Amino acid sequence: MNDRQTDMRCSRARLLRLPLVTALLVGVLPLTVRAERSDDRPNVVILFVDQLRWSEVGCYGNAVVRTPHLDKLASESCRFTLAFTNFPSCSPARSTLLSGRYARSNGVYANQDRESSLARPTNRDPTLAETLAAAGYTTAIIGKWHLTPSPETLGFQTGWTGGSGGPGNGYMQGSWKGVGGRDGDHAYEGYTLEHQSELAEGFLRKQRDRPFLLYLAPTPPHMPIASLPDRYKKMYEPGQMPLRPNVWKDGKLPFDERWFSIYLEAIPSAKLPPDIDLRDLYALYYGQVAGVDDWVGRVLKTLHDLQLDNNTIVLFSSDHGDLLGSHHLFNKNSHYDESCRVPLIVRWPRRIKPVVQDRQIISQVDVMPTLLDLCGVKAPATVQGTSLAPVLLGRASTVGENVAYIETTANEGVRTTRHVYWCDRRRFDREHLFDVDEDPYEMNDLVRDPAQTGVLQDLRARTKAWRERTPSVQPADEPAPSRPARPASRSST
Ligand SMILES: [Ca+2]
Repeated sequence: MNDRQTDMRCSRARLLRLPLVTALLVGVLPLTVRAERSDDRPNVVILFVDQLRWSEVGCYGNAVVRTPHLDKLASESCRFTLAFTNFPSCSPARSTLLSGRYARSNGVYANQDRESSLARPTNRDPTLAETLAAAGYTTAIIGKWHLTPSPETLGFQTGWTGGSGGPGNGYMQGSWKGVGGRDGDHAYEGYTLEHQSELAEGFLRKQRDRPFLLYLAPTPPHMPIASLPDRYKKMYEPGQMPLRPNVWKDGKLPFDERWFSIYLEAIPSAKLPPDIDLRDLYALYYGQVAGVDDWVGRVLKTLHDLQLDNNTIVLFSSDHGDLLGSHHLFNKNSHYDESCRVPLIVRWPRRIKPVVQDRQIISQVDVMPTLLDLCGVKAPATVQGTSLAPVLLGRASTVGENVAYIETTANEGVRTTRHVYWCDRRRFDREHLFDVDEDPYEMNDLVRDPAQTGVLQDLRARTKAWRERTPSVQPADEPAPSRPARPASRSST
């Protein structure tokens, strides 16, 4: 028997053991009162969803989408209204979150779908998981990984990756790969978010003696947005969706057969339903968000039932947003707010008072130093972000430069509390400038407005200074994409 046949037999054996494995993971014992552990450092749970822009969450001002669990979480948390990705693409954003370093410096500047990816195969900077593990934390990932080095290589000791596998990359089935050993490999038929919360519960039930980091990373609401249970698929009426004003151009909604197909089902031959328009995509996206919200509710209930919630830092956010037709663009990899602005909510009942934080900008590069600071663990010298712990703990109104530096495959720039600026990352021209206070939908480019010369010069200089102090490991011959919003393949993450 060759290795492949042996692997296949093992896979079948693992699948046959699945009911037992699942029962053990989920736990059949009743919830019990937990003994106090001697190590009083907080636990960390990161809820990191995929492609959720800030504007489609109730507590961020959306009156139509139903997100009661996120809204309740926000009411108990510090909710940042100005939270941004540093690179609106999957692998770069995740690498920034986990390393506290910009993509240009940590080497993950493209999606790592294949070994042949342009991205550097191994991130050698100390990660959040490695740093917490070295400080005695148990570290686990459950969900999407999307980085080339394995979770074990970057400090995760246990967990399961996957959850959106199978034909079409849908969410109604998934294959899961065990981290820290292969015994946990299994397939799951059903809604992946329900299984992910079961896996999280199984992990949380076993945590007794040491603080832990649990990195939960589901793929919804990322496309394919039609892949979800009927209760969510039919939750919203397309005709009643609150379209953002910047989706209109010359009185027309955007329509792109290829993109619509990618949004709906990741099957190249899919035929679009007749008369479909952007409102249908909105309704399905909102349904995905409702599924995410229920998943958040299940995880938070488990923390509550296990009496873990008081000393657990819960951070909810997304790797990036979704243009969803704004500016007649789709997907992300753009500097517009729909692509870069995300929800970010931090709860720690023991130390953080509930507040809406609308003066301090936070971006993914700040998350690692902030969490380490809150845990009392020293951040590695390689970290480029700023700890916002003084803001979260009420000791400062703002810290640091209070801006977000954002790069894409084509451009780079800076987001302040009021302005958005970006330019071509190689030629430093093709500039854009928007005043989000006056123009929240970024429909009036001010780059040629003489009254904005001072602002433009300041943001240009800030971007230049950031570029010069932030070393790049990118090869000089990386090809420049001609259109930033279009992916090279259908596997757009
Ligand atoms: Ca993503």
